[in-house]
Amino acid sequence: MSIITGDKEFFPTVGKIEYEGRDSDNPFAFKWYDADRVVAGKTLKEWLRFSGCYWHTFCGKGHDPFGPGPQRFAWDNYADAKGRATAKMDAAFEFFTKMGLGYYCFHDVDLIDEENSSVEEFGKKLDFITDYAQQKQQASGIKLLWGTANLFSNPRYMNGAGTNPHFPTLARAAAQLKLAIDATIKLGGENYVFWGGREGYVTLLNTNMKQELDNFAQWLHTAKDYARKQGFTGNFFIEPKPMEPTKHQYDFDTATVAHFVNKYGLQDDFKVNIEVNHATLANHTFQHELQVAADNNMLGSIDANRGDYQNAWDTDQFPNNINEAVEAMLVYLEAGGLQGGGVNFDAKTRRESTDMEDIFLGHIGGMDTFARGLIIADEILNKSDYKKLREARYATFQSGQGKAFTEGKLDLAELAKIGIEVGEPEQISGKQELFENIINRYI
Ligand code: XLS
Ligand code: NI
Ligand code: NI
Repeated sequence: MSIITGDKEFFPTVGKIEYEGRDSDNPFAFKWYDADRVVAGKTLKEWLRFSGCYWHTFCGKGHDPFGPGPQRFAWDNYADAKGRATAKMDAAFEFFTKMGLGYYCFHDVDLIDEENSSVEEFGKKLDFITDYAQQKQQASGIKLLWGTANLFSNPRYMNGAGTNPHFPTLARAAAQLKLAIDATIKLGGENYVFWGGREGYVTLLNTNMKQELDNFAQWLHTAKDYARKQGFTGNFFIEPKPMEPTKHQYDFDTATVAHFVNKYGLQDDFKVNIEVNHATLANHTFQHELQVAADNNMLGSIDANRGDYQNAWDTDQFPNNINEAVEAMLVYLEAGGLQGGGVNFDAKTRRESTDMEDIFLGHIGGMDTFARGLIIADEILNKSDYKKLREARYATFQSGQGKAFTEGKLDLAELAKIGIEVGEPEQISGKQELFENIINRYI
């Protein structure tokens, strides 16, 4: 497999990133991610299915509300959209290959600049760049984890896409959605994602929430029916996020999405793509969201990143919190991993990180954090009392009257009678400190 996928090398100072182990001083080597290491019956590569994202890594230049981004990309030095798009794709596949990422993800508009194109013009541009992507995928073996449509940046979608109160705007969004689904299918995309950045509301005063949610369900059904007719057999993922950009987003968290898909008959086709920083914005932990998804048979995919404890927006930093990773991987392993998805780095280097090699360092850290978390979680599950201690808390439901209760065999009068007989129940410690110390012992 050749490293330089186009005729120009975009990252000449960085070679293929190899596993060198924890004692290596080389910042451009994995300390924990040994792709072929077998843990709990599968290689780390198979468990984690790492993916690079197009938007932060090759499109975002570090802009913030106070000014444009300081990052400069060589692939932007082409006058025309097609030149920029192919150079960007050469850079992207060089990066994915050097990093050892088996997958990538994109929004339609990440692949090629939209530049006020009509639907027909944008469709032609997508045809052009997806032809090129087919060649790049073929040559590198890198696959498309998921595609999606950006239906939130263009000002026309200011009031939403599938939840827009104005039908012509919804239909315009559908034209773009169809192109993105076609592109995903053409490239053998394994999944398709819906993140509803503007699918929500800012004030209830102007909003008919019931109509918007009914429409949103219809929107998803229509998209799913179309994709299935085209032969798409992958999963659809909804990516929960509670807020930002809208004040109140409909896909608030996994529990909200689980209720929504069940209410509207979408549960057989839709799972969730859980993003770490979206979980924390919803005042949940990442592991909480994973557990809710697993318990609802919806644990589809992960957008890996992390937030910042001191603020309340989506900072999308690279993962480096090992405690969080271990707790998350405990849930991940017990759930048997993801259903169809992978671990996609929806993360960006900091605005001030302006060296081209910084994106390698961010991904190395993120991949090492997940790999290390998974290895440690597997040890905890196999060597420690963690599972036994947790089970023991529920032991009284395993037999006798407790079991009869769980099976619905006691009415309230019978239950109350037992409650009177037991008198004041014995105090049972939650033992949180013991559990936390077990985690620390294995890190
Ligand atoms: C934004 C989302 C977005 C989705 C894809 O907060 O994370 O990047 O992953 O539209
Ligand atoms: Ni995301
Ligand atoms: Ni996000």
